[in-house]
Amino acid sequence: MSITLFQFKPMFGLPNLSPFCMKLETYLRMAEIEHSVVAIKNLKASPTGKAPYVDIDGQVITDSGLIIQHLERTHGHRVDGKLTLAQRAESLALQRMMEEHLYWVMVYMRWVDPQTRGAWRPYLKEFLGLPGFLTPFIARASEKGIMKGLRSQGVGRHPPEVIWQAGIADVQALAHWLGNREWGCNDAPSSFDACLSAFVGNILMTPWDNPLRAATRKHTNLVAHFVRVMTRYFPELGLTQEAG
Ligand SMILES: N[C@@H](CCC(=O)N[C@@H](CS)C(=O)NCC(=O)O)C(=O)O
Repeated sequence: MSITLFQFKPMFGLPNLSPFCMKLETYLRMAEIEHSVVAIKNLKASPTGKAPYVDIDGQVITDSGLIIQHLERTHGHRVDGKLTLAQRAESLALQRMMEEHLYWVMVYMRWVDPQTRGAWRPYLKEFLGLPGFLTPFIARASEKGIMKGLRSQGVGRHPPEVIWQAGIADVQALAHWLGNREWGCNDAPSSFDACLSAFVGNILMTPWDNPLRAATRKHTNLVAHFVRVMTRYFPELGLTQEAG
């Protein structure tokens, strides 16, 4: 079986600046599924226009959750097979919270927050490998599209302090739920841990301060969980406890 993962390139010491891509790559390493990675510059070849997507023996599949479901089915439920049905339900609910709610606060954090938006532009050029003169146009077009998405999702209709608070509440709930356990759902890592570390890592590792990042840093159990996942699955990135 040949598996190719298409995703953005690594930056800021993180495997990926997309939490969905990072979650999937972490899962692939957890499941010890052989694969190759191709760094993409745009999403033209993705059937849904989103990353990540994979090519498995010529079959293209998008959506990190659907890809993981497919791989679990075809590889003997290597990662989540050990979870009880109740643990699977909790894992799904919390992943949905991160992906369908916290994610939008992170989109606001990276693309709309005035402090971050300006700082992010030079990185967008690097991220997508754009020629310099195109960057302001692409940045403006991306920002416009993203703001439209944030408004139609709903999070973008609130004032900044309400948006930050919505994300901080999610992170606090995750921290309380994890408590002092090493892994989220069992005594071994599961797709939940891949997802949690991808979201926490993306909040912590972008180099600009904001209320969500400041609040997340205070949850030392989440920081330690992120470092645990990185140390185990991405040792080549050399992350240490100080990163948080
Ligand atoms: N549910 C999808 C979400 C993927 C997603 O939203 N990816 C973002 C990057 S973080 C993307 O490709 N956005 C481009 C766009 O929406 O145009 C998954 O789990 O893979």
